[in-house]
Amino acid sequence: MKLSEREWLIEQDKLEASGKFETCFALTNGYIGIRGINEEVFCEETPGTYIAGVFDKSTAQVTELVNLPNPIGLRIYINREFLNPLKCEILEFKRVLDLKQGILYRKLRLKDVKGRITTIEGFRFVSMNNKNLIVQKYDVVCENYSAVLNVESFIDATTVNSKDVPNDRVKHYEIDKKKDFADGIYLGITTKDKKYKVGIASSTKVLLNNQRCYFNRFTKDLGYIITENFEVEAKQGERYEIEKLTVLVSSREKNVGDVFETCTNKLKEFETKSAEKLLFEHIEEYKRLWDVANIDIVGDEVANKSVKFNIFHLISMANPEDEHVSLGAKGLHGEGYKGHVFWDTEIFMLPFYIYTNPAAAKAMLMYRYNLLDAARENARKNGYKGAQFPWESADTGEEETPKWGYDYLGNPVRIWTGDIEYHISADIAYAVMNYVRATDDIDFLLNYGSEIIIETARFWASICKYNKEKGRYEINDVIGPDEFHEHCNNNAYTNYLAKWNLLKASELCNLLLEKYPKYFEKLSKKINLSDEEPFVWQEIASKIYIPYHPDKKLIEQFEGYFNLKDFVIKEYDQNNMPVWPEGVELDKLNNYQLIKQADVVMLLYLLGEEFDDQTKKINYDYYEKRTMHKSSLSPSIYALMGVRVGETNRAYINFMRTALTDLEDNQGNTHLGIHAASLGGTWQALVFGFGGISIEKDDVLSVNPWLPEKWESLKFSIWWKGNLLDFKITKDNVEVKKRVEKGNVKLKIKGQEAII
Ligand code: IFM
Repeated sequence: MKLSEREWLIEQDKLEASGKFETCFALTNGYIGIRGINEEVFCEETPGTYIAGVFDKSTAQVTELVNLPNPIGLRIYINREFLNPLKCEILEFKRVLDLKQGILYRKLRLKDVKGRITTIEGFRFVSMNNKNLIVQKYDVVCENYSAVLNVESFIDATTVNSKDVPNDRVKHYEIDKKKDFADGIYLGITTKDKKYKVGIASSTKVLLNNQRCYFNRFTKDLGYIITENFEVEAKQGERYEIEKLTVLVSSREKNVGDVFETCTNKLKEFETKSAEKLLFEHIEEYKRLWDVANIDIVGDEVANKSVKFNIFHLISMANPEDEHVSLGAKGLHGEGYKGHVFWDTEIFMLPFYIYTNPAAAKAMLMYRYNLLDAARENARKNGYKGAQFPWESADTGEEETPKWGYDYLGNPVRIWTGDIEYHISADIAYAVMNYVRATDDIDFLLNYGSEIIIETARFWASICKYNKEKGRYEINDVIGPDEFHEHCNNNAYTNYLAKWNLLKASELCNLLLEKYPKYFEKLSKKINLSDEEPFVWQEIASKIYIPYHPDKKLIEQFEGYFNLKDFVIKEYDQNNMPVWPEGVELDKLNNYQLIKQADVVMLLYLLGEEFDDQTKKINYDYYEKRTMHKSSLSPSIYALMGVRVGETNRAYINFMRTALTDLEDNQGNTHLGIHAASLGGTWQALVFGFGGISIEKDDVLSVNPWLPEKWESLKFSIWWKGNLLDFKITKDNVEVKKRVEKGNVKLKIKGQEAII
C-alpha cells in the first residue's frame, strides 16, 4: 500500500491518547463508524463503535446511539510480555489519515526496556463498498531479536456510553453470544430497550511469505472480552503479516435473519478475497466518490488540505442505500449530541450531497419522510396541526432533545430547544425544494416531498397567532438559530422561513392541481386537504410579522433584540475565534445582543433573493461584530455571506475557521465527534461563496466568484439537473465544462448569459 500525495495526508506524529485525533481519524462508511483509537486501546482513549440507526435508551437521559463493543483490538506480546507502546522508547511514530484512499496508516518503531526493537506498520479501513466490513493489516518485524510473538486480536464488550462522565455513563447492551467458530471469534449483543441485535465476527491470520505461520492458536472467553491468539516463532528480520477482517451486522437492517449466521457467512465470503483485493475495491469506491466531490484550491496548501479533510468525512458518512437513517450532528465519529439528527443535516450538509451525490441526498430526505407520521404526532401532542419535526431526532422521529444540560459555567440548565426551536420544520421543507430544484426529481416531489411541504405548512398555519391589535400574525416564545436567546417573540428567521413554507405549499398545490391532478387528488384525499387551506396559508404569509427597521435597513433578530445590552467583539484568540468581551456574564446571555451563531445572516443566505444587496451588507456588518461563533454552524455562513457582501477579509477568516474546526479543534470539543455541519458549511462556503454559484430566477446558474489573494485557482464539480459540470475558476476566468450531459444548462457567468 502506497500513501497518496502530501496534499491528501493528515498526520499525527506523537503517540498520545488524543480525543481530537480519535475523531479526526474516525473511519466510517455511513453504516459503521469507528473512532480513531489505537489498536492496543490505551485506557485514556475513548473507543467508539457505532452502527447508523442502532439507538437505545435504557437508563440514559434520552435515546442515544449505542457505543457497541470495540472490534478492532490488536496487541503484540514478545515472549508473553505485552509490547506496550506507552512503555517503550518511541523510535518512530506516525499515524496518517489518507483522505484519498480512506485509510488510516500507522507506523511504530519501538524499543522496549530489554532493548528489543520492533516495527509495526500497516493500516486499517472501513470498507466503502462492503458496508459490513472492517479490514486491518499490519506487518511486524523483530529488528534485532528472535522470540515467540503472541498476536492477540480481541473484541471488547466493556464499552459504555459517556465513559468519562459518571452521571451519564450507560451500558446499553447485554452480551448474548460468544463463540470460537474455528475460523474466528464472534460476539453478539442485544441492546437493552430496543432489543437490536448486533453481531461482530472477526478472523485473524498471521502470515509469513503468504503462508499461515503460527504454531498455536487459542481463544479466550474473558467475560466481556473475547480473544483470538496466535503464537509465532518469530525470526529476526522476517516480515510477519497480520490480517484481521471484522464483520458487523445488526438486526436493524431488513432481511438479516439470524445475526450470527449472517455475520459469519459474510465474513467467510470476504475471506475468499485477499486483503489487497478488498483494499483495491475500497479505494476504487473512494475514487468514484472523489471524482465528483473533490475540490482543488491551488495556491493555499492549508486551505486545500483542510477542505479535502472536510469533504472526506462528508463522502464517508453517507449511505444512499438506507432511507431509515440520517446524519447525526457529530457523524458516526463520537457520542456528542447522542447521535441525534438536527437541522444541521438539511441546511448544512445536504447541499453537499444534493450537488455531488443526489442519491445520498434523497435517502436523507426519505429518512424525514419515513418519520412524517411521528412528526404529525409531535404536532398533535403539542396542540398544533400538520407535521412538527423534532429538534433532535433519532430512530422513531419523536422529540429526543434532553430537557437538562449545563451552561458555560457548568450550572445545570433547562434546555428549551426541544420545546420551542421550531424552525427545523421549515428547514426540512426548504431542503426538499432545494433538492428538487437541483435534481428535477419530480417523482420524489410528487410521492414524498409535497406531503412534507404541505404538512409543515399546516404546522405553521396552526402555530401562527393573529394579533388583532396589531393586525399581524406572530410566532411567539421561540428559539431561533441563535440559541443564546430563548423565549423570543417573532424571530425574523423563524417567521420568514414559516412564511416561505406557507407560500411554497400554496404554490405547490397550484402546480400539482394544474400539472399532476391525479397525484394531487390522491394526496388531498390521503391528508384530508381542503380547498380553502392554501388560501389560508397565503393570508397568514401575507401578514406574518418580520421585525425590521426600514430607516436603518436592519432586520431585528427578534422583537426587542435592539433594546438588549450591546457588546461588540474586539478580541480574538490564537485560533482567531472571538473572546468574550469584558463584563459579559456567561449565565445571562439572554440579556445581551451577543449571539451564538448566524441567525439574521442565515436568513439572508437562505432566502437571499428576498433582500437587496444593501440590506445584506448592513445586516452582515451589524451582526458579524456580535457573533461569538460558539456554534460550529456559524463561521461558514459568515464566510459565504462575507464574499457576497464584499467583506472578503472577514470571509476568508471565517472560511479558515470553519475549514479548520476539527483539525484545530477551535470549538474545543472535537473529541465528542466531528462537526458535521461545519464540514457541509465548508463546502457551501467554497461553492456558493468563493465559487460564486447561486441560482437565479428560472433556474439560471449564476457564477460570480471571488478568490482570496493567494488562491490561483479553485476547481469543483456539481450535478445540476442531471448534468455533471466541472468548474475551474481563476482570478480572471471562469471555465465550465459538461462532463455528463442531460440537457441544456442556463448559465450567467459574471452577468453574461450562456447556454451549454
Ligand atoms: O443544530 C445545532 C445548533 O444550531 C447549535 N447547537 C448545536 C446543534 C447541533 O450541532
